Amino acid sequence: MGHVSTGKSYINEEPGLKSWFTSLDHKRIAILYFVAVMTFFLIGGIMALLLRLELFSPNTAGSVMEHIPNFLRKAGDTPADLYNQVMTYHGAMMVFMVIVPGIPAIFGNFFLPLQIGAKDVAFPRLNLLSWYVFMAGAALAVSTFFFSKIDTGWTFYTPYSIRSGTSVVMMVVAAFIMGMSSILTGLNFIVTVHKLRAPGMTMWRMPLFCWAIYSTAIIQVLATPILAITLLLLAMERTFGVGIFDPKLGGDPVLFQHFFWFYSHPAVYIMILPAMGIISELITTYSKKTIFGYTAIAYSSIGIAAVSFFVWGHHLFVSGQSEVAGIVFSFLTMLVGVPTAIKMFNWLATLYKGSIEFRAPLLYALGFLFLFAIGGMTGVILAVTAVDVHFHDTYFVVAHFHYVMVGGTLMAIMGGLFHWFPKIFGKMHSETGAIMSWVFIFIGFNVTFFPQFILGAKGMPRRYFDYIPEYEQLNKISTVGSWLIATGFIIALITVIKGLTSGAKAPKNPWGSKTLEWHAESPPIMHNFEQDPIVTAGPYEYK
Ligand code: HEM
Ligand SMILES: [Cu+2]
Repeated sequence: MGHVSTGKSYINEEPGLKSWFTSLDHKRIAILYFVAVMTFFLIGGIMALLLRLELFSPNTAGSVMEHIPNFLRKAGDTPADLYNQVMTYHGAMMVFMVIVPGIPAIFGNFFLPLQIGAKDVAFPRLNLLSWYVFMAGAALAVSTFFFSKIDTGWTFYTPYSIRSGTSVVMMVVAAFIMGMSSILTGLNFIVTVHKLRAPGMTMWRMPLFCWAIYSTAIIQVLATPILAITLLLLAMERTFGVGIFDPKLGGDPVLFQHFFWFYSHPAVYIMILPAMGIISELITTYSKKTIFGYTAIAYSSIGIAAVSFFVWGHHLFVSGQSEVAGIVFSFLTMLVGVPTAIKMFNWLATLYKGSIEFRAPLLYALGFLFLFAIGGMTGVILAVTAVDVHFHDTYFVVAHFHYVMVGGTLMAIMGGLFHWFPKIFGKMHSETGAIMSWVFIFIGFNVTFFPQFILGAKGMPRRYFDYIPEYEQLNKISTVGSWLIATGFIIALITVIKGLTSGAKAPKNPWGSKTLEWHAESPPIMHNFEQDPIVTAGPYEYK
């Protein structure tokens, strides 16, 4: 505690911007991802606010989309076209450019090597290449905006994606390229875990964050190639008319749904498993207790990764699937609830009788527990085929996945950011600012998305830019909620900037955490540790 560093950290070891874009250091590459992902989150967030603004009132009162300046729209686009485009960009950016890369490429890159006592990841050059590949894909995705945009929804369903007059091929190739980056990062992390652990750091001494990143990496490597093939086939169908998805050419549009969800359902675990890893770290740190059921939580990460490959059919309950297939996929989907519940109960057991410190990271962790529980349980509701017949493609589904993606993953990202801020930047942020951001985001989130469960139960379909007057009141509440969320993120941004510019110098281990990164300087030196760690105990009791 309170050890003074020599001042040469990974941040100021090599001067100049160029040194960042050519750095092979995992911490610097993590920062490159941090800046990129946060920029895309900002754009995706502004689009979300625009969608909610449009949904503030039915179009009898006129459409917000009509106010989008001409230079931002294609000639002849109606408000409905613009809504479809903004919705698609929001969904595709949030999934492929924010949440999928988010925790693995930022916090995984920064802390996996530190937590296992390594100097870096296994393939530093490949790590830097992964960032450039990601940026190339992201640039192509953004550039569709200057061509004919994209309006298919983030799921690119056929046959509409074959017929749509927008830049479908450019966008699916962009997603294909970003998928490549995800595969390379996953590969790097799997080899890092198997080959670079410090002496004595056995697999069963690794922090649970490492287990979560490791399980996620397995899904990244095994599932993402399926998305790659599917998107290439769609590009070929549009370009050459090969007749695989196009019913006019004897193709099967539902086959595309199978292929797409065979990746995209495991992909939702690429998006939530790393978040669960962060939650394990936050709960053990701020309850001052060793995590309850370490082995069970580690196994449940692998268990979730495995079962996640067998449930994709729950997206096709109303796509003409056979009853038997429906029953099987319904059962398997509920099965995922078992390893997930193991985590939830073990986190609660860890908190029980802990010496709880109500710091911002813990509040974000508690927010995760509450919101993810709602997200998870509404997932079980949707897994019941009979119920899904009613709820499919309604706002109940929109609320469900936002409770998981925002209520879960985004809460964990914010908790991880304020937990690791002193270690990453060597500065202390304002706790008040961090807590205020949580208050607005947590309340705003429930005000935005809880009414959507009711709207969905009342039958409001998703992906519509207009609605009947009956839905107006709840939509108004939901839109006001989105302004509260935005306020919370603005407070968080101000807190981060103030911390970076005028925060107090951070000690080595401000929160009394037990994992190895807190044995390194704040911020760490270029190769992480003055002396290579030798581990003689653990997990969470490293000497
Ligand atoms: C932070 C605040 C957010 C707000 C207010 C928000 C709001 C919205 C709205 C209004 C829609 C359109 C619903 C429709 O017309 O069917 C939407 C769709 C969607 N959102 Fe969000 N969103 C937020 C964050 C996120 C995040 C973090 C993700 C991450 C995965 C995400 C993923 C999606 C997806 C995948 C869709 C579906 C798009 C489609 O139908 O093609 N959203 N969101
Ligand atoms: Cu699914």
